Amino acid sequence: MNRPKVLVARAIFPETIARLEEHFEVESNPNDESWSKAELIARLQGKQGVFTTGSERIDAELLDACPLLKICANMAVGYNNFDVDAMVAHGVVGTNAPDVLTETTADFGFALLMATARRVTESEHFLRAGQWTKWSYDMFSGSDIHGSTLGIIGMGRIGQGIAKRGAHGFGMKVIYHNRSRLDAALEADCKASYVSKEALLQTADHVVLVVPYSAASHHTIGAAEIALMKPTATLINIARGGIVDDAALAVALKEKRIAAAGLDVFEGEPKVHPDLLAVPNVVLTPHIASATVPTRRAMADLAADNLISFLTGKGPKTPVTPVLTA
Ligand code: 8YV
Repeated sequence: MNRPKVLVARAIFPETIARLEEHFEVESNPNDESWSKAELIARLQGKQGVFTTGSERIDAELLDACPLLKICANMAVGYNNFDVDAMVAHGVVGTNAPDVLTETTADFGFALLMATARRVTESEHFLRAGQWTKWSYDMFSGSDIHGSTLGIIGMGRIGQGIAKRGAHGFGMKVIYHNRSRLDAALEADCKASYVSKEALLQTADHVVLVVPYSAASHHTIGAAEIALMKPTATLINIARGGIVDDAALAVALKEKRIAAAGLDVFEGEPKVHPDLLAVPNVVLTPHIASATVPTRRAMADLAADNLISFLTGKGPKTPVTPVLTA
């Protein structure tokens, strides 16, 4: 019997490839070459499944050109690289990798918040540059985490994880804004109060963004929203590039309209707005919020599980499109 053919679009753990090879004919990308869209389409010919990361755009043009494709399994919880409507129209299943990265990503949100508020990277650069010649009373003074007000925009699983860390671990007052309000039990668990976006921006000492990207959430934070924030506030983006207007943020940081920002995601990444690279009061990391070895393995396993389950007739495990069978 002919085994289904799948393409793994990016380099991944050899064990993941080996697992897929137990079920499929696999073409992989061990050297992590950057394939153009035309090359991706060419390699997808004859394939029923593709293992993607957040970097590969799956849209109508690609789907039109790949009529045998039945499933795209994303190794990411976010799936804004999928044109879900086009996938549904083409009868192609999309899956993501939820849950397995929640706590790891919440940890990183907190790490970025603490590094930003306490100016960790800025002071390290100063030290490495040999500029530390004497201690002074106000050297790299930042703002407190404990006892401060944490504002979370986007209260899904990761947002809730950050809320719990803040409320239970650091005695923070937690406020949140979300498309829909959490039920009372979840709010109590997170010790979080629902407020309007405006109230959150005006009140929070630290604003953390964890909303999924969509046309509706594009530039959730721009110049007008930053203008509502306290001049002492910090802004953390671990959601997606495009949630923040990076150019407006760079201006605000330069003019000290807010104290600092911590960014793990960028508009047009891996490019970073040059004005952000030029300001000192921002901590910049290359989209690593889910990057621990066990979590990246679990994400890869879940994407592989989705391909195996679906293409062996058992249905997708974590679909983001309506469920179809292989
Ligand atoms: C991924 C992420 O590492 O899961 C997500 O949505 O942003 C990250 O955890 C990235 O998208 C690569 O797939």
